[in-house]
Amino acid sequence: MAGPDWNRTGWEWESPDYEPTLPVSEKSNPLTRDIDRASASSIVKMLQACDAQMFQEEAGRSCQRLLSDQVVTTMMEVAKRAELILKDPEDSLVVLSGCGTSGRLAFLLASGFNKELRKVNQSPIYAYIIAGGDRALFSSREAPEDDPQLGVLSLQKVCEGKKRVLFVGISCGFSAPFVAGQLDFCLQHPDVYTPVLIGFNPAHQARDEHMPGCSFTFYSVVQRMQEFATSQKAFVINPVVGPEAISGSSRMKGGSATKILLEVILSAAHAATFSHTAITYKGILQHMRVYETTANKTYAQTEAITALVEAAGQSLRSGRSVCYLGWGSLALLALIDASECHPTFGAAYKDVRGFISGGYRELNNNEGALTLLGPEFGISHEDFLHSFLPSLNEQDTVLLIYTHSDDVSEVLKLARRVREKTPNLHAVYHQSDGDIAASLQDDINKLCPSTLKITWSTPASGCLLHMQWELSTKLVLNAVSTGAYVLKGKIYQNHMIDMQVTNSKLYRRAKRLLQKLSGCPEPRCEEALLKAVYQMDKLPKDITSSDVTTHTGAATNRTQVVPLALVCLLTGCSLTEAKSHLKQQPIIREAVAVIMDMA
Ligand code: F1P
Repeated sequence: MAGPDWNRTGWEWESPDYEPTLPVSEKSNPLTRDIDRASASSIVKMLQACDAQMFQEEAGRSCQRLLSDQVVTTMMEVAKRAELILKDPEDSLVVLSGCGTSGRLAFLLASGFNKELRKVNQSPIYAYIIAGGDRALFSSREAPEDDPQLGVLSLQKVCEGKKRVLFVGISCGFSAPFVAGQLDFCLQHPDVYTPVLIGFNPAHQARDEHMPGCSFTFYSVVQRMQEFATSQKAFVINPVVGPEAISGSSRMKGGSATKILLEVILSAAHAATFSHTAITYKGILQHMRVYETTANKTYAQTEAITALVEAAGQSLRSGRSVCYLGWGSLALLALIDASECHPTFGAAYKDVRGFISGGYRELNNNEGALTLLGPEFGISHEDFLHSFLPSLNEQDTVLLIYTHSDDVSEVLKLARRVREKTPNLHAVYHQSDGDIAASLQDDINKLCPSTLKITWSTPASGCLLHMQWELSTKLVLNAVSTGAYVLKGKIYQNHMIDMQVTNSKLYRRAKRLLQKLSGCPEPRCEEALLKAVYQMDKLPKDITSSDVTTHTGAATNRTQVVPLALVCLLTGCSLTEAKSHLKQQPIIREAVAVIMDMA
């Protein structure tokens, strides 16, 4: 058999020589090397090409992919385990758990499948866990991700009194200690727990770094999971989907692939339990192919997506906001997309905001309304009307996100209110053949300079249609927010520079980035990073001898840590001088480019 052709465009990352020390989830994608200098339409095309990598088939001796035989087979096995629980739910639970985006998707999926159960008069059996609790659903809280004990405690709490638990731990980068702790606990209690691990790196690339007070690493847990998997006491699903468009931004393909895998598995289990449709290899594969079509159909709207990226980019460049006003689970995807902008791009919470019709009532999350935690937790349309609408102007971009099955007259009502303040109003709208609320939609179209409308053919199950809408919306919103921040100049090449350094994974990523961009040795980069974290030009010994957890704790609420460190490294200037440099040139890409030229 001929070996893989590494030189094919976009495939170099599969070569063993391409960024060999990095796992796939952290590598930089050759397709987006110049995304920071691209136009809105090129950005969208690059994102399309990156997303298409999710569905590429295994080539030669490369790693397993989404549609690989081994992946599909393991999905069938996990679906059968879920079916057993659905058929005999007494004292049983399916738990979905993760950190950041992975935890948010755990919430979305657990809520969605519990709703499906309610429709057939069954009690809910899905529970979700997100590191940092419900406030992490809508704000960035990376520190708890480093805590394996916390992971175990939250798992024990959710599973109290249960006799059989199918536990799904999600960590796109095979890296979160919170999830490793939970998997380790499951492996120690096989009488109750069957652990499933989902992530997007080959097993040997799992993170092998000890957390303080912890005897195992993610890597060692994956090894044990693989041993247990030989007797089906554990399952590992780890197709690679290619490096992210923005290096390490696992909210994008990692999140989409998580959603695809779990929806296919759990839908198959539901169909087997409630409609007597056997779980088959062919059925699983067909469902996966539906998502490929969904992505293609979405990106066929390149022009409309480009218009949204341009509008959103313009708003962010003028220091104004992008606001998502959504209905149903599409609104939850909008809330998720908005909440990810802070850790990914160093955004202020007001930059990109999401609002959901019905607020916390619609979400039905574990901890109920979080409104009292602060203004960023006001997520209902009423919150939008009270706190956002009064100051809205034509430089803000507003997106209406809905489907024909939502209350379109409500959409029109809100559109009219927004239109009184700004003409910069756009619609992202899904409909299926034959279900067109034509006159209301015409009225909405008249209020919007651009409408992204996708018409889907009605599949056998309404649930499948909904999942297609959701993935499609996720791809569009990820493109809008990522594209807008690229246009704002927050990305250098394809790296997030103005990132948060609030857990050990992000700390290591920041150090690596500084090394790559400055060419300085690791100890100097770490020193510069710490100076920026602690805002000191000279570091006392008690700081340099502290551990990473102390540093990441100190980095909470700090801004521009990595850009400051980079300016200091490249110019040898003080922190105060670096700050003033960044003040004069707030576009990080330009600031870095100027200094790189000077260096
Ligand atoms: C979890 C995660 C990401 C987030 C950021 C920090 O990653 O919270 O969702 O975007 O990178 O880590 P993982 O455990 O799913 O790899």
